Amino acid sequence: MDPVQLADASRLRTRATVLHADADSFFAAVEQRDKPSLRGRPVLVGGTGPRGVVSTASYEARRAGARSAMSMSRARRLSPAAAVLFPRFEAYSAYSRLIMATLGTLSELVEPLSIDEAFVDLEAGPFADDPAAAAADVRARIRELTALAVSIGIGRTKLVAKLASDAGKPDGLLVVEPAAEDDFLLPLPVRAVPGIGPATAAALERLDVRTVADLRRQPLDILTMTVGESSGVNLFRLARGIDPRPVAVSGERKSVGAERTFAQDIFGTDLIAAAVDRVTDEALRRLTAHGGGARTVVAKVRFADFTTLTRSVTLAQPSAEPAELRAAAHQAARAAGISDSVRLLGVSFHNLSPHAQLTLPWDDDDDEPSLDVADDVPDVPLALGLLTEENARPGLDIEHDTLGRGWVVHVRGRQATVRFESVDTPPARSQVVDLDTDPLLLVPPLTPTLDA
Ligand code: TTP
Ligand code: MG
Repeated sequence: MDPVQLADASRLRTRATVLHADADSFFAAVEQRDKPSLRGRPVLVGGTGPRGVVSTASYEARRAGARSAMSMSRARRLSPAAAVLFPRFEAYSAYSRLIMATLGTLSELVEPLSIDEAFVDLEAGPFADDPAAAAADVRARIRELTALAVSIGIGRTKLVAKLASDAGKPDGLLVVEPAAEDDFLLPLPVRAVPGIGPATAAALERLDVRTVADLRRQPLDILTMTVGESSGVNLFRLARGIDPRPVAVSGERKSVGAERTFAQDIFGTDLIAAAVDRVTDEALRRLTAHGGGARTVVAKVRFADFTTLTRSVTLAQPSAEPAELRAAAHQAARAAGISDSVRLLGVSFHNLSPHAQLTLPWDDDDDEPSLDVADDVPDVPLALGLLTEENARPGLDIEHDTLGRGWVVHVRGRQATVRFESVDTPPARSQVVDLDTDPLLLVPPLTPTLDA
């Protein structure tokens, strides 16, 4: 391909009208919002068992060095004062919906990238002439509705908008005007560029390429020889700020799965279980190809008389563990109450999530596990009901008859340590409750709504 043609290509926009929004320390910020005693304090959210992994750390814990994807035991050692909490996906989803709905008032073209992150095309809305004012306004409205800080970057391309919101964090708003683009891009480390992973960064390091400016000095053929044809062309373009990707309401996959119609109807527990295994194998292959994990597993059963049933099992957190997903598939199939011959079986994974790594694999954990904590992943969904030592996870919502709502700190035997506080109360001290005299109910999170 001709480098000149590449360098000229697709400078589609002339104005900085691509907006990228990303909530700051999202899961931890929601926890601090819902748990007043944790505001301003270090918080770690993630797997709380011996092999747990950090999903996110509040900025207070990041100052001590804690990071996403670090083992929880290491993060605890770095930030010993941190509150360690089990994720509450229901709460995060509700806050996410509110953020996305508020972004939707800027333009009908909103492309969510993850639970707390989206691109917005301001050209498709009424604010293309004053993106900075629109961004300031939407940040203020999100803060008013949710008390969360959302960092925003604005640029001529997705690349610049995303890098600008990263550069502005935390609680930032950065507009990179087209004339200032090179001043912004050239000093950035190549590692900061989305799409340049550790392997590519290491290959570039061998060429002494550390910044975008270094990258821009490399001829196209050197780049394609180093990282391959298509990545090389990509790097060549990114180094010049060329990124023609439009903001698109993406056809993001909502589920992956497999199903099978049998040549002859099957019946009997063993045959059906074996069939569930085979269909699950295929569904798992597709999930692996898609990447990430899933929180909900659905079994679909069509009987000989063509009646069709679906049953689902929702896990406490997204999982990419084949054994856990398989167990859920069997559980969902059993829940369909198969007593008749089966014509078709399907297994599909829903609530897909790129972030499924809440526990470390056994073999690459050099931290000593702390053995006093229960393991994370229940093989059944966390049922709401009476709080016990078995179903307790730090951070879950509880309610007492007269003392009101609060959350679990920990449970030892029949002694529960809890804080009776919620989003609108003053911070509460932790107190010990005897579950035999004062039973506590596990309850779903109080979730914010648009008209709250
Ligand atoms: P991020 O936006 O990457 O991180 P963040 O919002 O916690 O912090 P910041 O944007 O201020 O740097 O991810 C959003 C949420 O996704 C995060 O709060 C928790 C979850 N997550 C994981 O579960 N595992 C991960 O490895 C990452 C990076 C995020
Ligand atoms: Mg974020």
